[in-house]
Amino acid sequence: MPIEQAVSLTMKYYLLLFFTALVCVASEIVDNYKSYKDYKYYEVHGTQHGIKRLTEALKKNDASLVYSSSKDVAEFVIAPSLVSFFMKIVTEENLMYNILYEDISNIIQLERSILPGKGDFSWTSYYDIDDINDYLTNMSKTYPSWSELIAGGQSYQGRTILGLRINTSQRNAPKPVVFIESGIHAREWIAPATTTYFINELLTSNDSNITHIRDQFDWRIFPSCNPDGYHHSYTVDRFWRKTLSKSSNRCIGADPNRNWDYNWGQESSSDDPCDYQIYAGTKPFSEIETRSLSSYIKGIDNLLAYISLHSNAEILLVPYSDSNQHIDNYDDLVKIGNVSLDYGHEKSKQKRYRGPATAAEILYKASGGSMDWVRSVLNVPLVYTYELRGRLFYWSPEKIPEQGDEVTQMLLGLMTEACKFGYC
Ligand code: 0X9
Ligand code: ZN
Repeated sequence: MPIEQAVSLTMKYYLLLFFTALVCVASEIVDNYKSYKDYKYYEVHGTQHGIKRLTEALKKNDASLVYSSSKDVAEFVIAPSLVSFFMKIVTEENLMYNILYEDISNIIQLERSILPGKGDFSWTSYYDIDDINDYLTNMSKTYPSWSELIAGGQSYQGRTILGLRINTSQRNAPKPVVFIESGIHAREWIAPATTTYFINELLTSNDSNITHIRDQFDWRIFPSCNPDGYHHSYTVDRFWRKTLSKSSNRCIGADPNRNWDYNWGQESSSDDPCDYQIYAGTKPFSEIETRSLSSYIKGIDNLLAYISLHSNAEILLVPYSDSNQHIDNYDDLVKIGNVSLDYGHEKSKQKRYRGPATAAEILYKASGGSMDWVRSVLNVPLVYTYELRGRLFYWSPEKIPEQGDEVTQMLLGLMTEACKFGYC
């Protein structure tokens, strides 16, 4: 072969390699979403001891994702490489299990395939943080005389924790403040979605019950209190829960619901920066999100109710999350909370939420959470955490209105009953 021909063939070969590599890199950039291919999803029942052992063993492994919705049932996402290890402990501990999904990547793919493009905001899709913030901005412009954008704090990557204040002039100021903190856990997408749904109800509903509570309170509503984490969950890893701060050479983020200055680092908290779920941070309020949000909350006069929205244990929690002792108005909180759950159940006709109770009683003990800090430091009378519905932090987007209506009714029931108890 003549030398020129050989050189040109070699060049063609390298060019082909180069372009193949370029295409691969480009497709990675276009979609580097973590696939969770062949990860299985199990529900496990059995003794508390057995479940605890399984949880502890799996926690040590990066490749697993563990969470529980009560004391004797736990749910596990298991990487393919860990299935036999998981089965070994299940057998040794005589635990029972169901496979809920054989391969969770299918759900993730399906969910991704129906994410919205740019366009009108609605409640049949999940939106990224910029779209949520655009919605809040648009609403503040549409209803400028009684709503305004508020900044609750900052995120590590420089986003604003944006909220909407709804404060009509129908009653004399100062009104009692109702604060809604939503989406502090990144992957719990239904929380921001139902929160914007609720905002929309407050702004547009003609139902006299809704307009009544709209006018009665000064609402401060923050749909996404962990905006970096939410964006990360939306664009990189569906199960991301934490913030995105740089916490060590290798690992990022802390659990923003373990980072508040209330019994910090004690229950259900990890001191390992690489813990995927419950790393409590280097110290109380090490995360700018919790530090800035807490100082905003501290500055509110007349804070009557603090409501935190999570998913997906379908329960209503009252303080404190790490103790079996009851706070002084626990009985009131439970009675008011029960009415709230009745309202929700009446609307949705779905299984009633569990509770109201403390997390220590019906979920698991946890320290460093927002609601407990708000209660212990600011002594706010009405403090609740709602864990909304879903499975695997997934809730089908066309059913957002269903959950939005249920949450709207629960909040209506909560505040209406609280007033009957003399709190307003
Ligand atoms: O563990 C949590 O932070 C919450 N459950 S979740 O599955 N959404 O992560 C429960 C929160 C209980 N309340 C407090 N710790 N304040
Ligand atoms: Zn949560």
